[in-house]
This record gives sequence, structure tokens and C-alpha cells, in this order.
Amino acid sequence: SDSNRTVAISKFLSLILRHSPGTIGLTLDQNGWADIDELITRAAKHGKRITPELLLEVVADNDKKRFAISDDGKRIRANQGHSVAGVDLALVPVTPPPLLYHGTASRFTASIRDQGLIPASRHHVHLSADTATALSVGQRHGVPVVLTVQALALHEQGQEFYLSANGVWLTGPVNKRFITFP
Ligand code: HQG
Repeated sequence: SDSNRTVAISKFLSLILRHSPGTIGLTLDQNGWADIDELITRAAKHGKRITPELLLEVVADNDKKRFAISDDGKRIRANQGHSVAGVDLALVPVTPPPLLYHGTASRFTASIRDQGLIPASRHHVHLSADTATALSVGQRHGVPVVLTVQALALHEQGQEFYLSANGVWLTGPVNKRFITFP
């Protein structure tokens, strides 16, 4: 179906624009942008046929607004989730609310109690503004657990926070002293 097709393209774009542009020989600029025409041409050479119209439809209809188009309409980037080296979205640091939430799986909580939250392969630890969103993030990994992060207190200790264009909070490692477990 169309929706299966747009989900498949969204997953492909997430792979290319967050983790592995080299898979199709693409290079992202320092802020994570890819030229749309080049992406489409290179994807086609790797057996992924995406029309410009379909790409814009995927961006507009994406459930989590994962992608952004540049003001000139020529470039695309992922709004968050990156692991690729050499990319910095150049987001402006912002003061977080007192509490933010992190959805994880129950099998990770012992390790998080021990080490705090670490970005793993991604550039940032991802936090949610509300518990319902955090719950759905946690569900991706297993039996969900929602942790509460004392974000403002951590910020007041000098740690930067960023808000992605699609409403995901991004920060560095979260020390366990700032985490409340359920
Ligand atoms: C866990 C989705 C053991 C962490 C979501 C998470 C998000 C630890 C996993 C975005 C740990 C990493 C990112 C520690 C953290 N010991 N495990 N010390 N510290 N972890 O997928 O936050 O649908 O890289 O709890 O909506 O789950 O892709 O991060 O379970 O915004 O657009 O290590 O991905 O968006 O998993 O998700 P991930 P995440 P998309």
C-alpha cells in the first residue's frame, strides 16, 4: 500500500540521513543537510526509486516529523537521531522545563542506575516532554519504563539542552543523580 511505501521510504531516509549516507555514496554537510536531487539520483542507482513528489509527501506526512526541508527547498535533513560523525545540527541551546522524561526498556534500568543515561551510538541522549511520548519510545525496546530527568537542575549545573525541530529534547550524558526511577 501507499502507507507501507512511505514508511519504507521514511526508514530508508532515517538510515541515510542519520547514520549511513555513505551507503549510497552521499555526503551530508556539516549541519546534516543533503542535496535532494543528489539523494534521489544516488538512491535510484542503489535500487531505491523515490520521486521528488514522494519525498515531499513522506516529509509532510511523517508521523514524528522526522525530516526538515531547507528554506530554499533544495536540501533535506533529519531533525534528530544522528550517529554519523562530523554532523552538528547547530541547534541553539535552550533552557529545559524542570522535568523531562526518558522512555527505555526494563532490561536497561539496572545499567542506567549504575551509569546514568548515555547516548550509546547517537550524538545525544533523547528525552521527551511528556510521559506518553516517553512510553512509546520505551516500547520500541521492550517492556517500557519511563524515567524522570531533573532537566532544569542538570542545566543549572552547566549542561546544555537542545530542542529539535520535531520536539525531541537532546542533551549529553545524564548523571544518575538527576534521574528518578519509578
Ligand atoms: C538505553 C526514536 C543501558 C536507552 C525515539 C535506550 C527517540 C542505556 C537505548 C529516538 C543506558 C538507546 C532515540 C545505559 C541509555 N545502560 N542502556 N547506561 N543509557 N540506554 O534508540 O532514546 O522513531 O539509540 O534508554 O522517538 O530509545 O527513530 O535511543 O533504550 O527520539 O524517529 O539505550 O529514536 O525516534 O536506544 O530513541 P536509541 P532512544 P525515531
